[in-house]
Amino acid sequence: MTYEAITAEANAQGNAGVTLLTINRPKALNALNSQVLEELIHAFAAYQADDTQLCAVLTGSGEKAFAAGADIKEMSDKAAADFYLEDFFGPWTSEIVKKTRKPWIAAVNGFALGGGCELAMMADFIIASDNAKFGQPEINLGVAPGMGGSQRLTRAIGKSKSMEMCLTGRMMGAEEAERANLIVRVVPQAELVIETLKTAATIASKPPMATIANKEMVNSAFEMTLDQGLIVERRIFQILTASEDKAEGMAAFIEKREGQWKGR
Ligand code: DAK
Repeated sequence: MTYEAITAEANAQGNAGVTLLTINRPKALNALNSQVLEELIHAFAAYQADDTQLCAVLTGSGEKAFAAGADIKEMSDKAAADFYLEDFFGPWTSEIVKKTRKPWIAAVNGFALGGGCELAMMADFIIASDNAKFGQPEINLGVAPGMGGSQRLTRAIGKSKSMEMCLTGRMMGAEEAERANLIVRVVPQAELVIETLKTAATIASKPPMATIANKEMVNSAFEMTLDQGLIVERRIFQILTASEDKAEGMAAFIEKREGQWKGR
């Protein structure tokens, strides 16, 4: 597939195993239209399928926005029946979140509003630039979050703050987002992509099967009770102990050398 609304770069900027995906509609503040979504679904599937790529970073082009939301101009003419019958934006959760078992990071470089904030929250974690602004302003358009905003934001920052943001449409700056645990850290705008690629490269250097397993474990914490989650954790740990990378990792530690991973 040839991309027009996004770009995809494997081994980005010399970082082996790291794919950089960039939403490329800077004039529309990287608003998410059907083309962007279709291309992103394809690019995430290609990343997942490529055994040489072990961590991905998603960002927006330009200095102003990660994504200012779903494309309001595209949505404005749609009737309720269109949203329902097309299952508008519906495939996102299953296509990207569930099928991308390998890790990916959102590098939020400006506005992450509505669907843009929801997209960033689908990532395994978020690193943001100092000018980043997060928000769920759908209320100003007479609607509400539709791609997980009310659920993921509430799980990340708690009921009070999430409720206030959804009811008022207020934007949250990067510093506040860090304090509220929505993001892991704030970096200067000019260093955002380089810093995030560096973090991704660290992840890409780890034993790949253990990486997927760690991601699966942490995500289980949101889906089940503590007892169930602890069982999942123990079982996955036990499976990993049978891996070639476990034997290599422990041998490498004892022999004081770097591990050479096979990903199995
Ligand atoms: N859609 C389309 N175009 C957008 C846009 C958007 N969300 N945001 C910005 N743009 C366009 C502007 O129209 C403008 O285009 P031109 O007029 O130059 O052609 C260009 O980007 C620059 O924007 P501004 O001139 O407005 O720039 P400012 O710096 O003055 O303001 C802003 C920046 C981010 C504060 C402002 O642009 C803004 O408020 N944008 C809208 C933010 C917003 O409301 N986002 C939420 C959208 S609703 C669903 C699931 C999910 C969703 C829907 C359904 N289902 C499952 C059914 C998601 C909904 C949303 O995300």
